[in-house]
Amino acid sequence: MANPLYDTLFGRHLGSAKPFLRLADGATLSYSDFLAMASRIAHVLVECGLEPGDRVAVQVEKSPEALALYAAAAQAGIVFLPLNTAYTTDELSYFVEDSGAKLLICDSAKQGALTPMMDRLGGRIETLNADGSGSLSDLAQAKPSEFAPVARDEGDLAAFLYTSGTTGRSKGAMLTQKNLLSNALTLAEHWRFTADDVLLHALPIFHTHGLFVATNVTLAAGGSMIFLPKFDLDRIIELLPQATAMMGVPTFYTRLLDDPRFTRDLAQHMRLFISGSAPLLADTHIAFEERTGHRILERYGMTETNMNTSNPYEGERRAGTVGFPLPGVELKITDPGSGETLPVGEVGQIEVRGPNVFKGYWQMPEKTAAELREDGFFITGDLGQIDADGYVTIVGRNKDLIISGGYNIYPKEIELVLDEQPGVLESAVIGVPHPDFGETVLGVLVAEKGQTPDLDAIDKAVKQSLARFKHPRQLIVVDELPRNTMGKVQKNILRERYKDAFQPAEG
Ligand code: MLC
Ligand code: AMP
Repeated sequence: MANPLYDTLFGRHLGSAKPFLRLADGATLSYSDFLAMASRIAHVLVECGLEPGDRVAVQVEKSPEALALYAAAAQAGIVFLPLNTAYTTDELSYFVEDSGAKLLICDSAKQGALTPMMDRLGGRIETLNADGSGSLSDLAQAKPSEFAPVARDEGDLAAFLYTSGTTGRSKGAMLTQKNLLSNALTLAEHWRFTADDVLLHALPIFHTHGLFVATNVTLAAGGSMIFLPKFDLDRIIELLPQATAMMGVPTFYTRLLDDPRFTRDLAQHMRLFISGSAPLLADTHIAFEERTGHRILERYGMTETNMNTSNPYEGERRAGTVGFPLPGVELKITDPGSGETLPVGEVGQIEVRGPNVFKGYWQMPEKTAAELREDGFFITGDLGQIDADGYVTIVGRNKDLIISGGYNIYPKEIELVLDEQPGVLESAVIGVPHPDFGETVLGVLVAEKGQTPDLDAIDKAVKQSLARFKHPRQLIVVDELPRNTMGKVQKNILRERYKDAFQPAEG
């Protein structure tokens, strides 16, 4: 096949009048119109000087054009690099510079702030706004609605997704066409997606879940998506009766359960609810079934691996577990010290191997070697166990990571900013339970001798450097941090101490 990713997911729908996207305002976009939009954008990418293998960095609001940009990149053999809209200019500069992206596409409102950086790097900026306007669309308008897909091999790179690390320096996970395609085809079959499906899509499209899982699965099946700009409870409740399936992070489901309008009747015709990106509490799973009669299907994945495991479509969807390894994916539980496989039932680190596992971190051979073994097994950093029936349960993390509303936050990145602030000697950032986001960020500070850190000024500095979802929701000043005999900060003690900081008061 000339371009496996484009041909299999997109190209085979050419000429189809079937609706692909149903938008919030009721308008629909057919497959044919969507693919014409993508082809026009592909011409613009080429005109901007991008060649196969080059990166295009994209920080834009969710829109049909934003999704068409992904299709266009696949079609032109360009590596797609989507970025969270919450990232600050500081964060964005790192991603663009590290990836060597020659073209950055951003909202017009951010163009002024980002132009000096792009000028310094010798790259180009085009704009795309939430309503589809901007210089990208202006340029695309005059272009032909057909574009011959650039020949690609399934081992060629299709996307870079940046993921933070325990050292505070983000790593570009290199995903090949095969990584994306194999997972999309496996999931579409495993979850029984067909051309009759209508997926309620309220996830962002700059991460694995909304972009590769939700979108690629729909494309692979030839279904449609109700494409909402973001999770909006009122819209979800209004539109749910038109959908057959929904994918979300646990916060979606807890928010739905908190709303009395979310009833058994409203969900009656739905075929499937899928959850992932963060742990779904067994209580939520049970409450959801009691309310709707549906058992949420929980699955487990990562930026580096796409999806690894899933509860069964038919058969028992077991609360608190992430199901079985997907077809083609090998999963083992190993001893973190020796790397030896552990017996059934024992807790160890989760390692996975398969066509879904990424190629490595961009220009970080040591980090790649530390996490991706020579035999192809990737050390996920998650701790888990497999029970006698084969169900995998995630019991914790071997990495210092907070997951808030489905977004990953590495404490180190925040600690580096806090430690630099006047009056701060050192800091420890932890995740504590949060009723809406599952976990949230709390910062514990130790003051320099005789000083009182200005918490408002610290808040401002954090805001300048880091995306909103990473901001500590509370800063606490203490005399000293608990340490073990080796001098390592005992975050488990801090997590225990502040575990109720965001819990609703009882009674
Ligand atoms: C928004 N805010 C968050 C946040 N999302 N803060 C912490 N964590 C989050 N996840 C900020 C807002 O900027 C706002 O700031 C305040 O918190 C309250 O916002 P909100 O209006 O309540 O939030 P909302 O916009 O409704 O967003 C919440 C959400 C969203 C859960 C719907 O975060 C979301 O769509 N999450 C999905 C993330 C996702 O796709 N993850 C997949 C990663 S891929 P202020 O200033 O107003 O207080 C992956 C692999 C895999 O993990 O397995 O899938
Ligand atoms: P990311 O790096 O954003 O792709 O996030 C991947 C991480 O999210 C995994 O390593 C897990 O820690 C977590 N994760 C994803 N799905 C689940 C799930 N169903 N249950 C628990 N944790 C999950």
